[in-house]
Amino acid sequence: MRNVRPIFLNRIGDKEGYLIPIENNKNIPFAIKRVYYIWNVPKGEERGFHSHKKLEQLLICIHGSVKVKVVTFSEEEEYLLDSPDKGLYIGPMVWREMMDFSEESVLLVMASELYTEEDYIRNKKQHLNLAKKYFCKEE
Ligand code: T46
Repeated sequence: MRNVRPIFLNRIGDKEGYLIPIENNKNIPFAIKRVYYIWNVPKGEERGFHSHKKLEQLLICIHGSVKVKVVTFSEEEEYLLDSPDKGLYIGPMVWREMMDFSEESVLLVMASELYTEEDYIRNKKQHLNLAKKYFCKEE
């Protein structure tokens, strides 16, 4: 799917435990300017419901699991993030919804830009229109 791809993160270690380094433009395709994490999400709560004009992000559920639905305008997929070595890259103009947060889950997100509300598209209809223009221009 365009602007979305799972990224498998190589872990280092064995019986002594695991470690995963994340390095700008090395095992992820952008430089990190911001990190945030989401946790303590009540059962049944859903988050997201927006896309970004420019932002690139990597999502990793470092504890527990979460489902992420992604939508361009013509494509739609669902990913289960249930391991600290499974990352999901989401680029610009992709609508995302996060659901089925397991108890005690922690979703870690690395972002290519600082926070600005200007970059958000929080209206689905507007997203579908803009995403159509964006992806059709790319073809
Ligand atoms: C995304 C998904 C995966 C800030 O003040 N700074 C920040 O860096 C962020 C991310 C959020 N906020 C504020 C904005 C809202 O008032 O925190 C509040 C909750 O944000 P939001 O409702 O956008 O949270 P989610 O979980 O729906 O979405 C977040 C990110 O905002 C978004 O970029 O892709 O996680």
